[in-house]
Amino acid sequence: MLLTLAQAPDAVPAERAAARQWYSDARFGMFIHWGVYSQLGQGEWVMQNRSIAVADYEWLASQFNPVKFDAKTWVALAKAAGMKYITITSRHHDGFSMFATKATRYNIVDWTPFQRDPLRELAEECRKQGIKLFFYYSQLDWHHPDYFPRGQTGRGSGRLEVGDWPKYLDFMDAQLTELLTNYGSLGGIWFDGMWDKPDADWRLAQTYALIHKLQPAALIVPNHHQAPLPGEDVQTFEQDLPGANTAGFNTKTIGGLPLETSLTMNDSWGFNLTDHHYKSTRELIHYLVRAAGYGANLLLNIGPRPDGTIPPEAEARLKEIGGWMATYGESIYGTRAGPIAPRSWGVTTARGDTVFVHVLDWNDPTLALPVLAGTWKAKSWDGKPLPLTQGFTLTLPTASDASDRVIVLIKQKG
Ligand code: FHN
Repeated sequence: MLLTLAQAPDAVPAERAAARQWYSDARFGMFIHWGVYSQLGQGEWVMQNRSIAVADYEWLASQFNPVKFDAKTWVALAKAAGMKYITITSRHHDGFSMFATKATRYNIVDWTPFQRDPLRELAEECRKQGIKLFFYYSQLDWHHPDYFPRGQTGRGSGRLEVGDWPKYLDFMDAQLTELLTNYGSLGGIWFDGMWDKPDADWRLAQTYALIHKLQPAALIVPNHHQAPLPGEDVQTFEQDLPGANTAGFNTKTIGGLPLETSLTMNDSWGFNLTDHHYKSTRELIHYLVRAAGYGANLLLNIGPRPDGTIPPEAEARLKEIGGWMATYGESIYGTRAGPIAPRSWGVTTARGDTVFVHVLDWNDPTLALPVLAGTWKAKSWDGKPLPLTQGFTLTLPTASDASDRVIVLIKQKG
């Protein structure tokens, strides 16, 4: 079964090709980082950053009781924001499983007073409300005794310097089998953490084949910060637009797969009590639009609180973005990167013979665009004709405080 996955992007089975297309059309998803770490309010890396020993972290896990968790509210918020899918941490680097699993007792049902499986509740609610569900799954594990030899992290947890690596890989495959069997049809699996041991044998071909055997339409989204590998379906970038590397660990190589960029709303993924450094709604809309201009989805993160509630700053921004998407969504959903490459003033998106010019940062009354072949007419979002010279200079509608002036260019037939 090894290495049967080296397929060209267009050579995947029909159901996966359709899933990729759905995915690219969706353009906007909700990322959720939520786990026992949320209790300490210092982000999802707290076990590593504070060198918390396994036994102490196990106690912390035994206290997790998010009594206010309500899947219906979370999914409804994603919908209100105009998001089409949710990607949630089923297991982060701390190794704690946020779902019912027989592969380890270290899971939310068996280890905590909560005893419920929030992922099952979320899966049911997503199905009801028409949202696709992806599971984030960490390959890196700071808790599991067989995650050995260790990688670049997880050295402060006091674990023994032994472990059986193939056994760890079997454990992951067993959990992935559960995730892909017990929660209905998934959007896919979002992997993270392989970068901790880039040179290890992760048995990727076997694991990817297992996933696609269990659910042929499930997409594999690997956050390994490398160019796409065989068997993968989406190339994801973290805190960067495709091809940029301000984060310092993203690859600049863009492959031929659907694209995604993940972004924090403040500076943290997991709940951080003191991080109120939230991006404004305008900044977030700009990021969403720019991502679409690069042909990429935006996976926008929230870090719910340990009781299961969502920080009000995040909720407010999501609702505001949803208001914007209700008006301008047509220029984002189902589009692809437009014919004019992203510029500092903004980006273009396109669907068929219609190009959407998103003017984000530009104060002049006119905007010179590269000439597009054919004859084009321009109109404002509310349908008023706008002057467009043959040299492709566009007269813009009066600048307002709108986050994005969307101009519609329509190619004339004949
Ligand atoms: O280490 C993680 C981090 O905690 C978070 O989950 C992000 C999300 O993209 N990814 C990792 C770093 O690459």
